[in-house]
Amino acid sequence: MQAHELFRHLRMPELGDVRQYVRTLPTNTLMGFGAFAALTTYWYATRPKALKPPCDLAMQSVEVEGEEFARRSSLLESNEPIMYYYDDVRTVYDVFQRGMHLSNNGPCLGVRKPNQPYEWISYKEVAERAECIGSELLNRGFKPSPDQFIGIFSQNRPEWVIIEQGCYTYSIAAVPLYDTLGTEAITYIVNKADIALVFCDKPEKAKLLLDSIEKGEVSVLKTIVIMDPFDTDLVARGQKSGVDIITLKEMEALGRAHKHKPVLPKPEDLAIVCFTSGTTGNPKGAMLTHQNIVSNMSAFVKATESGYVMNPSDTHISYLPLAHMFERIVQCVILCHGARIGFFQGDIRLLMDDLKTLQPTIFPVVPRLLNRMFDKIFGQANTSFKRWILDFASKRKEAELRSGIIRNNSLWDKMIFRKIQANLGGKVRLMVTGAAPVSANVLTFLRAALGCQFYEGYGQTECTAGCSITIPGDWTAGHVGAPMPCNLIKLVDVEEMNYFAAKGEGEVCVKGPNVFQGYLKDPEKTAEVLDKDGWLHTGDVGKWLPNGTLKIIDRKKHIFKLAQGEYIAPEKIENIYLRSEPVAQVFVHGESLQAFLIAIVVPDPEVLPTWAKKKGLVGSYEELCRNKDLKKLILEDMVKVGKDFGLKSFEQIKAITLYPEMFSVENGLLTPTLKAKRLELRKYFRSQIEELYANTQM
Ligand SMILES: *[C@@H]1O[C@H](CO)[C@@H](O)[C@H](O)[C@H]1NC(C)=O
Ligand SMILES: *[C@@H]1O[C@H](CO)[C@@H](O)[C@H](O)[C@H]1NC(C)=O
Ligand SMILES: *[C@@H]1O[C@H](CO)[C@@H](O)[C@H](O)[C@H]1NC(C)=O
Ligand SMILES: CC(=O)N[C@H]1CO[C@H](CO)[C@@H](O)[C@@H]1O
Repeated sequence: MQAHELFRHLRMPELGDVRQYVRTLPTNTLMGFGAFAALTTYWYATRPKALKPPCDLAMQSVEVEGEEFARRSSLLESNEPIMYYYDDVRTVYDVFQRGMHLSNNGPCLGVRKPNQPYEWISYKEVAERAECIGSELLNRGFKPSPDQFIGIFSQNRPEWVIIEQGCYTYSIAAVPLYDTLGTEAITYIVNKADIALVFCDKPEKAKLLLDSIEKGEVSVLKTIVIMDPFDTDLVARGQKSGVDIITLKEMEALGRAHKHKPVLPKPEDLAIVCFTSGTTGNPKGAMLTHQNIVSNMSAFVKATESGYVMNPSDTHISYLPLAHMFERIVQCVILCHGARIGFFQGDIRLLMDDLKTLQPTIFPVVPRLLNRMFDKIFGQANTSFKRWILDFASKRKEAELRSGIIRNNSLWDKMIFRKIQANLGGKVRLMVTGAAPVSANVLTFLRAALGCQFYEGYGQTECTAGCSITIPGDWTAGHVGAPMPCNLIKLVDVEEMNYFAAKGEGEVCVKGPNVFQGYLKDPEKTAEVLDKDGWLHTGDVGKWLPNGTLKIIDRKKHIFKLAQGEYIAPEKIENIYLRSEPVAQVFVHGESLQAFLIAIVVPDPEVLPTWAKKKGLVGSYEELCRNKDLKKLILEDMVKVGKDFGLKSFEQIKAITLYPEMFSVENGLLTPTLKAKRLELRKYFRSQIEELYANTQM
């Protein structure tokens, strides 16, 4: 089960405590205005002071002279971006060493078996095992050099971190592989990066690699190291193709017997090559150095230092894929401060249980999860009175947020939000969301309800996960904060979409030590995004707000013209239609030869039956998806939502098809980062699209 499926399995608590509280009050008091006046008075009386912001919130970034409209963080004293935060931390190896000393060899990595408490490995043990693994790599002929790569093909677990540290200890670079890339892409990567050794968590993954080898698609791979137990058949199978298959335990034992002195990396050495698959073509390997990672991590620490400095008593829950930079940067921050990392059991359906057991203080999230939490909380407040009370309480806390106060001990927390907080373990102090845009009302509501410091970052792998982040004290939503202290951001004209830098709008471009070194062995693709002056062109369109924060307003790619000459940005439209209750996924399509848009809609299987029933329609999910009347009702609802959110009439869809199967990575319709593969979707639904155009009159 992948992290992105997470949102489908979370269950938020009932708001039963509201009801309980309400029951304890006499009805007349409760309904009377007096009670709420009293509560409001209590709230004022217990209102705490706001966090002092690290800079003037009305001026969070400043323009840099001589760089066309580029801006830098106000947290910096000069125009020089920061490269590192701690003097003695310049590489990811240093990150770990600092944590080891700071925690006084405290607990580092933790796992649990079903229904058991967490068990921890200490920092020293991690370092020791890392040295053994790294030493055995050298024994097997790897050179202490960042130009050769080993693969890590595993879900999040302690071995991931241990192997990674093992590589860094001897200046070797790692390439994460992950399931959702698909077999073809994995084969491509192994060949492209010349990977001679891959660490796999499970024998199934080794089998997948062996398949490619036996088909003659891969010849570079010579060793597979597996973490879980496996049977000897596999070893025999490997032997036939000349592949050595061993357990991680053996590998460690061999390394322990012939240890090598560490050969430490330099900041400019490659640490990791992070393959991302675009919406078309082969995956691209973003080359990231130790300095890229350390500068990003340092900028995060710098940006949030006035709000919260981590320490060895902090605990992080690791469930977002380690193969992506977002989770890896969070882990760097954790390790650098001697805190600990508890891993989820590997099944996202058990995450709630893991949260309760681990009681993390640091909880990174992605918008899908937040949307799901939001919908569940409101879904359960299903009487108008419950909704009203929830709304009232969150409005009070949102007012606090606006004056910079974030807390979890107000009356509203005690009455209403405590159960929601307890569902995350009850100790969360810091949350970060990234990877995709989150809607402002969802973020604001959850900031209020969870009462912890909650930052939003924005960026992509090519700038090591982040290039902007919100700062402590600014708990307003609807922007992605100011440039990180490690990079400048400028906006560049996108004429065809009418965005001009002079008006404070344009394509977001990033420059700084966190910007990657290019794509591995792919100068052409590198040149598409990295210009000769070192600016990374992100393809996102941003706008500067008056207080120096950045708002992402559009996407440069994926726009097309309709027959009458209007520009259409389908992703923006899709994001709006997703607000329609019965809609789980939607693909909006238009053509320059057609005058209107159509859409393929996947109804939400959890919501559809109830929604349809309210309209007097019943049947199984599949039957409902074939129901013409229901289709009409859903279209009407989407158009209404579209109107509410300001879609122009030519941006509204005119016809839809209901499709009963989710777009997924497995069926090839989503990228591993869950973006729609628009070209694939168009091909896949060609017949439906043609039919819709043929049968719809304007
Ligand atoms: C409201 O939600 C509760 C549980 O959250 C459920 O038991 C009840 O049936 C719901 N009522 C309606 C009218 O949907
Ligand atoms: C409330 O916040 C404090 C400080 O951030 C934290 O220590 C505590 O665990 C939080 N409580 C809950 C229930 O989230
Ligand atoms: C920054 O500006 C935006 C847009 O004007 C506004 O919504 C937001 O509240 C402002 N933030 C702060 C902290 O004033
Ligand atoms: C400079 C910086 O902090 N950039 C990113 C680093 O990674 C985090 C994820 O932990 C992002 O949120 C930041 O935007």
